[in-house]
This record gives sequence, C-alpha cells and structure tokens, in this order.
Amino acid sequence: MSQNIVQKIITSHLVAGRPIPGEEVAIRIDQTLTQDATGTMAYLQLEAMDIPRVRTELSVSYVDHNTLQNGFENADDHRFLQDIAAKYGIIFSRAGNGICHQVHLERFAAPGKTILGSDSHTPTAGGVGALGIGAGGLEVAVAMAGGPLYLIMPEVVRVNLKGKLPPWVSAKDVILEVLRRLSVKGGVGKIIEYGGEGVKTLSVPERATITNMGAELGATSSIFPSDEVTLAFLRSVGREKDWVELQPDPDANYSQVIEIDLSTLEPMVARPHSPDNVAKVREVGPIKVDQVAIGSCTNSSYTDLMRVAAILKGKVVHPDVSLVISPGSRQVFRMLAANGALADLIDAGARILECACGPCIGMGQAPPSGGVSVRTFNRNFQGRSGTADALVYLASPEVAAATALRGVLTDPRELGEAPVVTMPERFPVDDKMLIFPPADGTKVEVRRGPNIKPLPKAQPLAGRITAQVLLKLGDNITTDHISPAGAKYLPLRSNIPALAEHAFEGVDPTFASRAKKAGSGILVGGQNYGQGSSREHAALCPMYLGVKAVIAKSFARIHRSNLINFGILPLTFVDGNAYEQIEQEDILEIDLQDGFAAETLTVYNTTKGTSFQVRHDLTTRQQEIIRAGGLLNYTRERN
Ligand code: MIC
Ligand code: SF4
Repeated sequence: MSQNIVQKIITSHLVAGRPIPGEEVAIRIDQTLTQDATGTMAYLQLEAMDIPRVRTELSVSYVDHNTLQNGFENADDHRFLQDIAAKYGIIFSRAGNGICHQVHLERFAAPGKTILGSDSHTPTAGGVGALGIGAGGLEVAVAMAGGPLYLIMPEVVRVNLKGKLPPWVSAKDVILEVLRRLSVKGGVGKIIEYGGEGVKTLSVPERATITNMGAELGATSSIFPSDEVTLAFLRSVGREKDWVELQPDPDANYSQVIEIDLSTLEPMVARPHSPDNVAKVREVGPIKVDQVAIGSCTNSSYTDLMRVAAILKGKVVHPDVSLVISPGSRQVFRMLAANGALADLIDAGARILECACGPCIGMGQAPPSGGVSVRTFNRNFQGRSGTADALVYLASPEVAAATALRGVLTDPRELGEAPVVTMPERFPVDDKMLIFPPADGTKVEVRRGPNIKPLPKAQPLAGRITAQVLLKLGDNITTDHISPAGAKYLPLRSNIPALAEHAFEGVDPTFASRAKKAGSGILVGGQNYGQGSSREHAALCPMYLGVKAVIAKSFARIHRSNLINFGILPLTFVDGNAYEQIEQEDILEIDLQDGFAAETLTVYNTTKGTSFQVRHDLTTRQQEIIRAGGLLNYTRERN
C-alpha cells in the first residue's frame, strides 16, 4: 500500500497497534531531548524508574531556558542535569550552546528518526524529515528507559507548496498563513506533512521555522520530505552519513490537502494575543513599537540573523525601540562574529543576548507597560513576555528588522531591494560545549540543590469524585495561564509545592489558596484547554492542589496526556449546553463505580440539582494509568 512520509516513519517504528487515524499506536523512540525547564522533572522520573542507563540511540539534555540565574535555583538545576547526564549516558549541552531545537537540528536530528522531546517545539526537527513530537517529561523519561510512546494515530494533512517566496517574504509568513487558515486548534489530532514543488525552494532552517510553529496549530508534529536540500544541509554540518531520502509514495493518501502558492504570500503578523490572529503587515499599518526581539527556536538560524544584519547594516535602530537579539546557537553566534555581521548588529544598536530562549519565555526583556513588542517568536499569549498588558506581535526577522529601524510596524518591502543571503556550504562544527557521557556512569554522584524537591505523588482514583468547581474558564486556556512562564516562576520548576502557589495566578490570584482550602477540586474549561507548552507542571501543580478532574469542551494533545499521566481525569462535555449551566463553586459529583466501561459518565451538579453527560475517551491503557494514580505508578507496577 502506498504511504505518506508520516505513515512510513510510524510503521517502521511500530511496536503495537494499527496505524489507523484515531486508534492508539505505540512507537519506538530513537532520540530524546529535554531542556532545563522541564528536564529536572523528567530526570527525577527517570531516576524513579531504576534503570542504569538510557536505552535510546541518543538522548540529549539541553540547558537553554532558565539561564538568567537570578538566584542559586537554576544553577543548582543545571548542575543536577549535568550529573544525571553523565550518570545515565546522556549528552549534555551546556548553557550558552544554544536553544535545544536549533542545536538538535544542527547536530543530531536526522531524516526518518523519531524524536521525543519534553518541549512542544520538538517538531522543529521535521525540517530535516525527522518525526519530532513534544511530550511531558514523564513520557520522555519512559522513552529514555526504552519504553515506546503511545499516541492516538493522527490524521495526516498535506500542505502542498507551489511557487517560490517573493523577496522580503519568508518561512515565517508561510506558517503564519497556515495558522491564519487553520487556527490554534486546527492541527489537533493531526500531523502536517509538507510537499509539492515549492518544497525545494526552502532551505532546512526555513523548513524548520515552519515545522517549529506547527506546534501553535496544536498539531502532533509537522514534517518535510528529506531531499537534495536536506542532503546539502547535512553535508554542510558534517553529517552526510545521516541522510536518507524520504518522500511520500506517488499516490499516498491524506485526510486533507491544503494548497499554498508561495509566490502570492506577503509579510504577515500575528496580532495579540494569539498566534492565529494573523493579518498582513500592510493591513495592520504602522503602529508604534517599543521593542523588537529577534531570536527563539523559530527564527534564529544563521540565515535569519544574516538577513537581519544586512537590513541593519550602516543604520541605527529607531530611538524609541529597544532591539534585542538572541542567536539560536553558539554555531550561529560564532559565524556572525567571524564574518563581521555581529559588528553590523552592534553598530546598529542591537542589544545582544546570550544564545538561549531568553525573552521568548519571559526571562528578561519584558516590554514597558502597555508597550508593543514585535517578536520573531512563536507565542504571543498574554503576559508571557513578563508584562501583563503588553501587546506582542509575531513576525518574520525581515519585518522585525524593518520595524526596528522605522519605530513602527513596517512592511519590509518598503525598504527597497531585499538582501540576498545564501546558505553556507559548510558550517563550522564545534562541539566543545557538548559534554559526552562516560562509558560507565555508575560511579557518578548526583548533586541536588535544596530547591530540587521530590515529585509529589498522585493518588489512585477513588470510586467517586465529589468536588467544587474551582475555576470556570473560557476557550484556548494556555499552559501559561495554568503555570505561568517568566523569570519569577521558572526558578521554581523543580519545586512543585512552591510553584503550585502560582497556579492560575494571572487568571485568579486566589486560586491556589481556595484550592488548598477546598482540599480537592474540578476545573471547567472551554475549547482547546491546555494549548501551548508541554510543561507537565501545568498538570502537576493542579494535582498538588487537589484537582481531580478537568471537564472541558476539548483538550490540547500534550496537556491531555499530562493530565492522565498525573492521575487527573480529562473529561469532555457531550452537550455544550451543560458548560453554560455550570457555575464556579458548584459542587459536582462524578460516579466512577462502574469504571470506564461506558463511553460516557454522569456528572451530578448537586448545587443545582441537575446532571449531565461527559465522555472520557480513555484507551484501556489510559484507564489503567488513571487507576494506578498516574504513569509513574503504572510503569513501576509493570517493571
Ligand atoms: C515554551 O515555549 O512554552 C516552553 C517553555 O519551551 C515550553 C516548555 C516549558 O514550559 O518548559 C514548551 O514549549 O513545551
Ligand atoms: Fe525556548 Fe521559546 Fe522555543 Fe520554547 S518557544 S523552546 S521558550 S525559544
């Protein structure tokens, strides 16, 4: 039978199940990656699994998120991560080496491989034809221990690219166009496979920008074919041997086909506060801008920053704009330094930050009150920048650079001729900031700082849940709402009791104290509950505060798995009207005496004297996980 690229990778990694959309499959994971904001949890969980060494082909632990180091907390985390890596046979990418996805693309991602990462932007690796999937740290720990990844086989959507991007229009505009058409929930349960004649006009970093931001569609992954362009890229980074060709069979099937003519695209922007609130830059007009931030795992490749340098060369940023630039990797940074482009950026007044996530995750560079920030990043959720009332726009490096010069949102086509930047034939390969593990790690002593607290334990499910609705929320609640991003909170990522105090802080600052007082609780949400990050803290903190179930209209994939993995029941309304009738503080009762035999469960609203139906949609395996009180207990029971 003819297959598309996704089916080829999944069938070649299949451990259990049939790769039919909607059915559960288990796939073997070749590579894992973690980053420091989710890594400590993942490795605490790996330790609990009691295996001497990781069983993947390759596992890498990156330090890129919490590099601000306001206090000892994150420095302790990083030392812990370094020790753990040596002990369990994991490559350690030191702080300063770059953003996990950019470095992984340069050094390790390879066509046809499955990569599981404790970060939602792991699909960046789809730029070289790898199947990158984001997951909670616990699922990544299971994969490191040699276990497969269970997932509901997604539908595969084909995006057919034709033509060639016009000058000043770039890969970011392609993915913004896809987001405009499909929305932040349009990719849920799907993998986006790119194809068509236009593919060969895009370099690997450009492809990676597109697959990276597929995360914002809610898609399980996004992937490009592996072709001559992929080969040239792998050759340029000294990894020609990793190349295999990967193309769909000529008559491969897709659940949906979308056509995009690259030659018709224009510079785009995602307006506050959602990545799918997309419009053309020229339609939004010359709004005044206070800050421009260039970087992140979406747009900080060598060619991205070379274009920015070319645009800024010989000019100075507008006096009202603060321009910050964070190169994606040390390799990129080094190349800019060697060829003089860094001097052009400095001359133009850019503030150069280290190679890390930085402002993308609110680690510094918060915009002024009510300020407008134009960023080349992938998320503009309210408050993520560190300033609650800031207005964040997402755009390409070209739009960002033009805007930095003019002080107002600018269509770069107004600047005249576009700079021509080509992919280098060779990138300087320098792995000095990667620490490779010793052959025998058993003697390594793992140092733990006082802020690294043991994982709270989930409780096995009781026969009945009776609890108060602690919060009634709307649509598209992000993981940033649940467990906030930013410099104030990231130092607490290894300390759930302390972090839990801040759960839902931006939505309702009384949440944590009310939850603790109530002793248990239920959350009610709208569509796409839990979109965004893979952070399992967004499940762990509510669990720690006694949340037993979340009833929503629909869930984002990674967060739903995280809830199950920590023993919280994700339920969906059978009838949307039931949502309307629930009020915060209502007492709900969910009867689980019959387990999950029936597809639906009855929920009694004892405050209102009404009842309604919810679906659990749990596979048999997920039911067992919930019964065991989470994936860790479940895995332990089976070892
Ligand atoms: C993000 O972009 O939100 C993060 C920070 O990279 C997260 C992971 C995290 O919360 O640590 C993600 O995308 O998964
Ligand atoms: Fe880091 Fe931002 Fe990418 Fe998340 S989206 S990995 S915070 S650069």
